[in-house]
Order: sequence, then C-alpha cells, then structure tokens
Amino acid sequence: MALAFYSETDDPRPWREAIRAALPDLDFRIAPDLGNPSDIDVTLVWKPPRGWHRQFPNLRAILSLGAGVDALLEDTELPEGIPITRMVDAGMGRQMAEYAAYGVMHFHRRMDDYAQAQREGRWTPLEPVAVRDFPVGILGLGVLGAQAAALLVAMGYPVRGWTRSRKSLAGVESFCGMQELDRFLAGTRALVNFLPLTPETRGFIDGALLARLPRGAYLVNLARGGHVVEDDVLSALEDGALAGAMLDVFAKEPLSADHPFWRHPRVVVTPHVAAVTQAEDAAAQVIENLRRLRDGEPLRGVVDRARGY
Ligand code: NDP
Ligand code: OXD
Repeated sequence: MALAFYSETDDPRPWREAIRAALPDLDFRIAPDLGNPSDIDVTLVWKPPRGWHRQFPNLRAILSLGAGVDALLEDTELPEGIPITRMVDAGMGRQMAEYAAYGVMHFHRRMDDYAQAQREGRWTPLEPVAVRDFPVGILGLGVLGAQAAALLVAMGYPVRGWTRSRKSLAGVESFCGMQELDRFLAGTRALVNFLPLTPETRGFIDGALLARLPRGAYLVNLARGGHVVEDDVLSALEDGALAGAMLDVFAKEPLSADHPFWRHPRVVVTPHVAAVTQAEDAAAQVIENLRRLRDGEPLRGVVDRARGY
C-alpha cells in the first residue's frame, strides 16, 4: 500500500516514523516526490491545492491531518465515492479546551482592560464579576466543543451550548436549531465558536447575530475564520455591541499585515494555534485507519460529505 503525504505546515518525518514503525510494508511518499501516482492508495493531507487529488487514479481514501475538513470539501475536483476521514480529538480536545478557557477568563477577569491600563501606567482596580454572572455560550458541542464545555463547567461558569441535535451534557444547558438560537444568544456573555465550517455555517457570526447577544458581550473564535464576517466584528466592537474578541482563525490566513485586527485594542490575535495536530498523539488514529483500509474494514472518523462535517 502506498501513501502520499501533503502539508505545508506539518513536518512529515514524525508521521513517517510512527507509520513505518507500525506498518513497515507501507510505502510513505512525501509530495512533491510521489513517484508514479497510480501507485497511491491513500493520502494524508492538510490543505492540498485544489485538484491535487485528481492525479491518483487508484485512490481509496483521504485521511485529513485536521479535525475540520472544510478546505478539502471546498475542492470541487475531489474524487467522489471514497471515504474522507478526519482527526477525532487526537490530542486537540485538551488544547482547544485550554484555549477556550483562557479566552473566557481573559475577558471575565478584565485582562484586556488591565493590559490597556498598564500601557497607560494607570493603577485602576475594576469591579469584579462573579463567575456565576458570566455565562458562556458554546456554538457546537461535538468532540472538541464538549470538552471545552466540561472544563468551563468545572471552572464554575454557567455554560450553554447550541447544536443541531439536542445534547445532554452534565451542567450544560442545551439549545438546538434556529428556533432556539435567540434564547441561546440572549443569555450568553462570552460566545465561543466550535462549529465546523459548512455551507450552513459560513458567515454565521455576522452583525445580526452579534446584535442578539447582550450588549458588551465577547467573542472567542477558534473554529474557522469563514464563520465570521470580519467587518461586522469590527463594527460591533466600534459601537460597543461587542466588548472584545479573541480570534485564532481568519477568513484569509496568514492574516495580512495591514489587517485592522492586529492593532485593534480590543482584539487578541493568535495564528491558528488553538490546537495543533501532533503526530505523537494522532498517529495511532491514522495507523488504525491504514490497517482498516488494508484489511478492507470500514474506516473510523468518516466525514459525512453531504452534511459537510
Ligand atoms: P464535530 O463534528 O465533532 O462537532 C461539530 C458540532 O457542531 C456538533 O455539535 C454539531 O451539532 C454542531 N453543528 C454543525 N453544524 C451545525 C449547524 N448548522 N447548526 C448547529 N450546530 C451545528 O467537530 P469538532 O468538535 O471535532 O471540531 C469543530 C471544529 O473545530 C472543526 O470543524 C474545525 O473547524 C475547528 N478546529 C480548529 C482548530 C484550531 O486550531 N483553531 C483545531 C481543530 C479544530 P450536532 O452534534 O447536533 O451534529
Ligand atoms: C483542524 C485545525 O481542523 O487545525 O484540525 O484547524
């Protein structure tokens, strides 16, 4: 069996070592040195160029190095009829929960105001806000969002989650579907986004949605930049609908040097690092799927192409 690896941001070496140790017969090839494309059975990829998969006539599966497969599914030339798998947690749940908790605490404990006060050399203690008065609303309670919810519940925050289907998670108030979105937003002080990017969720966090949050709410986006209408976030920050935003993902990455987010006093920017797929945590999942592919068994973590996640 031959595998083609493509990523501009992941080092292929730890993947090759882990996979070769478990499956010594597997032929691990790294783009662009792929030899004869007809040999390739399976790819292991992060954001390959549009149409890249067309070159493999005998492809049997596509394994994503990421949890989100939006970039793959946007490729209209992706081969039909073969499974696409995604990372299911694979060490990212813990990292994402840490980032979400940090973002919520940053705003709850007024660290943005204190950073500003420090820049101005001002000693200004602010009124504390009790944790019970800082409800957190999580968009998406899947593999990753549910772990963030559990951590925030353990920290004492009132936590509510919005999903497509009803959830029953300890300490988390469940809201689902468009009919419950208004109630969900109205009781949310910090909105934390864990949705997958699909045709339904693209541009979802726009001015109209932000206006349905209580005035002076906060946004933490660690899912995808495409969820957010960036100009609307800037306007909401300007008119006070939003009091602050922590953003890890952007419509266009890397964020351009002249983007207003970089220097906005109420925005924290990180470069898509909320969770990073590490071979040491995630290789086992890939190896399991390669074994299954070899043995003709159904793969795990298969994406529903029609649903988009
Ligand atoms: P899952 O597929 O496990 O969970 C998705 C959740 O979103 C589910 O609860 C689902 O609801 C909900 N959802 C999807 N569509 C809708 C909709 N239209 N309306 C309401 N709810 C919806 O995904 P993960 O938790 O594994 O990952 C979430 C995302 O996090 C990834 O897609 C990726 O974009 C992002 N990510 C970002 C990283 C970073 O470093 N910044 C790292 C890793 C992931 P239901 O349960 O009802 O189906
Ligand atoms: C992912 C990501 O989806 O890193 O895994 O964004």
